[in-house]
Amino acid sequence: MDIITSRNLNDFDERGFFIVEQKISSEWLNKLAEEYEKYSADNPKWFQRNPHLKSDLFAEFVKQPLFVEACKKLVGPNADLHWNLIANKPPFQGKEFHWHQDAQYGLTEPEHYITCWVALDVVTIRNGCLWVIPGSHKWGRLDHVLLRETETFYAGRLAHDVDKKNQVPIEMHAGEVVIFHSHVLHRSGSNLSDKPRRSYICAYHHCNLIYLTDTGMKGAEFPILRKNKVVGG
Ligand SMILES: O=C(O)CCC(=O)C(=O)O
Repeated sequence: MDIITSRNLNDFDERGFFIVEQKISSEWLNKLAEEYEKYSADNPKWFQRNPHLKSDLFAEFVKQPLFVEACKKLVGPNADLHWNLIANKPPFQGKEFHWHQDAQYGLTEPEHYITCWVALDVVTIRNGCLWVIPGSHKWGRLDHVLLRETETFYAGRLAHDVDKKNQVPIEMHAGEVVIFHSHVLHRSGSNLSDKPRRSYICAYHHCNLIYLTDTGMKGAEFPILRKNKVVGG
């Protein structure tokens, strides 16, 4: 049975994102939580770029069937990991991310790729869920300004003149995955709860992507699919 349905693909075209019906299994969520504990024990704010380079388990995770099918249907028969990261918003401290398009973090040719955002915890408005603007992937690439960290925001890029009247929160159960286009405008709120809010975020592009600016990410060295077959699978 399809994990990514034709309805999902239609939503991706029209709205720029969709939530996958199948969830990451509780076995995987438990394994990820254990691995996360190992690395974050000394650093409760642990925010990790390229976790696949740290641990075989994370490297295996980014080849989950759900991501592979998303690559086949939205990227093409030859796909690489673009980047991946674990974003933790610690209890009462997790800050906001500005409105941005992922494609603005490291310019590439072509610009389009997909981001798979996995809720490792229950994610709500109160603990800092994502907010997205449906259809904003059709607005093309927008100018962004790079801003420093403040009391309430993490350092990051902010898109100019965002018309946010149609913004919607993406509240999710643990294990749910939202997949979005790299031009979709999104942000996330602060964590006002007493529990961490963790997400695992992995992005994929077709192979032969050209990096126009340094992304600081090593995902391109990590092939996922060649001729529709999982590399090393
Ligand atoms: O996990 C989050 O809160 C948001 C992260 C985000 O917006 C991103 O990685 O592009």
